[in-house]
Amino acid sequence: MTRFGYGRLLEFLFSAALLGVLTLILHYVFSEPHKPEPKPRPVLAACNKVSPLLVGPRAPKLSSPPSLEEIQNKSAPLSPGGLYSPPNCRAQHSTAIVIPFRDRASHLRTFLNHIHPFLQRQQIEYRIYVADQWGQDTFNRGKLLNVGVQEALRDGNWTCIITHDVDLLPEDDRNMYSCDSNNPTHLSVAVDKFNYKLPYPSILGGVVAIAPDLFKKMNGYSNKFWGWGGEDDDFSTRASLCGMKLVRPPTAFARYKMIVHKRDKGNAPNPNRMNLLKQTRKNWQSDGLNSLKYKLLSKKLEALYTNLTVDIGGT
Ligand code: UD2
Ligand code: MN
Repeated sequence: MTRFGYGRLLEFLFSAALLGVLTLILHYVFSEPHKPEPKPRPVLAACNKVSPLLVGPRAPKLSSPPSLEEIQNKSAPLSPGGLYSPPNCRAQHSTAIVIPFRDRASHLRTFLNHIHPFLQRQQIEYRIYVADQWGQDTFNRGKLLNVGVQEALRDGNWTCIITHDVDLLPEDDRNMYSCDSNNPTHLSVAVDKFNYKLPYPSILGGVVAIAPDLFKKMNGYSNKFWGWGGEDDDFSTRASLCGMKLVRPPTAFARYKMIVHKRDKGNAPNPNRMNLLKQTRKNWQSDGLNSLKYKLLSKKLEALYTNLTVDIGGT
């Protein structure tokens, strides 16, 4: 080969080597980092229909609740936002619990301290959502519940939604936090404040379990009840207008204690509630989930619950 020929060959080999190095660098920079193969999840058997962990009646502790940190420290492991799945079996129910809330911090601690172990004994999957009304305007329980349910449904395919006052503590874990597929279930049948008797047959306040598709069919709660009262009766009328009946578990175990409290500031009885209640039949299809407007100011995944701070406007 001529000198000229060697020169070209060297040039060629050099360029090829350079290209190889460049390709390697580019591959290294742009390729996905090596991830270890995810461990296959053990396939869990379905949880029993009746959880073996149930204890039946157990008096809730009503006063001097521990701090959130103390509750967290003694709790079974939860995922951020207060999500729990039973570790040893596949849950049969997955329930989002939605709490209308403003300025009841000590009630919330009492509630969380009681409800986490209670629900874990039922071996269900669950997550707790607190719909916290921002600002000083009149409280609106129905609208907050609509917001909480709508936000919860963005997160997961819950088989059950439970709307739950923060001050009600279930006394017996046989009262299952799951849903009937055809009708809403009124869980707070017997409340100590009402001498453990149903005050009137159509009552649907306190704690209600309802499948998401039924909640949507009812167009959720009315957004128009500002202040105390009426939104629960309107909700009950919606159920009956949709052809649903109220399911009630036996009074023997559908028992609750209500933390004793005064009427809150900003939640005086709504003087217009009787008038509004006369209009449920006319309004329910246009007032509810499909007319809901709000600003979600923050969504915080706390250790024991998900906090939704929401601006729902005012009257
Ligand atoms: C009854 C009903 C309740 C609701 C209410 C009328 C039962 C057992 N309870 O409860 O479901 O229909 O009448 O609106 O039937 N809240 C706050 N901050 C406030 C005000 C209210 O967090 O400033 C929340 C909290 O979750 C509370 C719930 O709203 O538990 C209901 O308010 P309440 O406890 O003052 O009403 P109460 O006990 O008369
Ligand atoms: Mn109350």
